[in-house]
Amino acid sequence: MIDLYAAGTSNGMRARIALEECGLPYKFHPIDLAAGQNKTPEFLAMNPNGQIPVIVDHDGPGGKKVTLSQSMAIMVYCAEKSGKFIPTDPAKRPAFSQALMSAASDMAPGLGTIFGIIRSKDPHMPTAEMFQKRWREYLRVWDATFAKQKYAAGDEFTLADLALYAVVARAKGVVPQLVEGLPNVERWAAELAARPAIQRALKF
Ligand SMILES: N[C@@H](CCC(=O)N[C@@H](CS)C(=O)NCC(=O)O)C(=O)O
Repeated sequence: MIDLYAAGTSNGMRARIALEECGLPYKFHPIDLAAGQNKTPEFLAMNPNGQIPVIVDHDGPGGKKVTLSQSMAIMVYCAEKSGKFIPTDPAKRPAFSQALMSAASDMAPGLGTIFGIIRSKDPHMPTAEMFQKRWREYLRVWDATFAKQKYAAGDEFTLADLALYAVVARAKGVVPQLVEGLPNVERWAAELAARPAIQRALKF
C-alpha cells in the first residue's frame, strides 16, 4: 500500500494520476496548504522542503519503505513499479525523455511562476505577461507536435502525456485563456480527460 500526501495542484495531480493510471493501490491524505499542513514536523520529516506531493511506499524495492517527493520522481517510480508508460524500445526513448523533460522543466515551473505572480498582492503585470507569452509559446509548439503525432512522445501513450496533461488541465482551470485556440492540444487533452483513471485522479 502507498500513502499519498497531496493537494489539487498540478504537482499533486501528477502524483495521483500516476498512481491511478499505473493501477497501484494507495491511500489519499489531502494536505491543506493554506492551513500549513505541509509545514508540520511530521510532514517535514517526509519532505524537508515542505511541499506536496509525497508518497510513502511501504512495500518498495526489496520490501523496504520508500519515502519520495518530487512529482516527476513519483511518476517515474510508479511507472517503473508497474512496468507501464515508459517505452521499452530504445529508439523511442530520446523522444520520450525530451517530452517528459519539457513537461517537467518548461511547462510545470513556468505555470507555477505565472500563478505566483498573478496571485501576489501587487502583481507586476509586465513580468506576468512575459512568462505567459513564453508558456503560451511552449504550448503552441506542443500544438504543432500534436498536429503531426498522436501523443507527446510519438505514437505511443507514455508518462510524458500524463505529466503534460496535469499542467494543461491545471492551466485550463485557473487561466483558461492560456490554453484556448490550440485545436490539436484540445483534441489530445479531450482524449486524456476521458480516461477513467484520470477522472478518478482529479477528484480532489
Ligand atoms: N518540484 C516539486 C514542486 C512541488 C511544489 O511546488 N509543490 C507546491 C504545490 S504545487 C507546494 O507544496 N507548495 C507549498 C509550499 O511551497 O509551501 C514537484 O514537482 O513536486
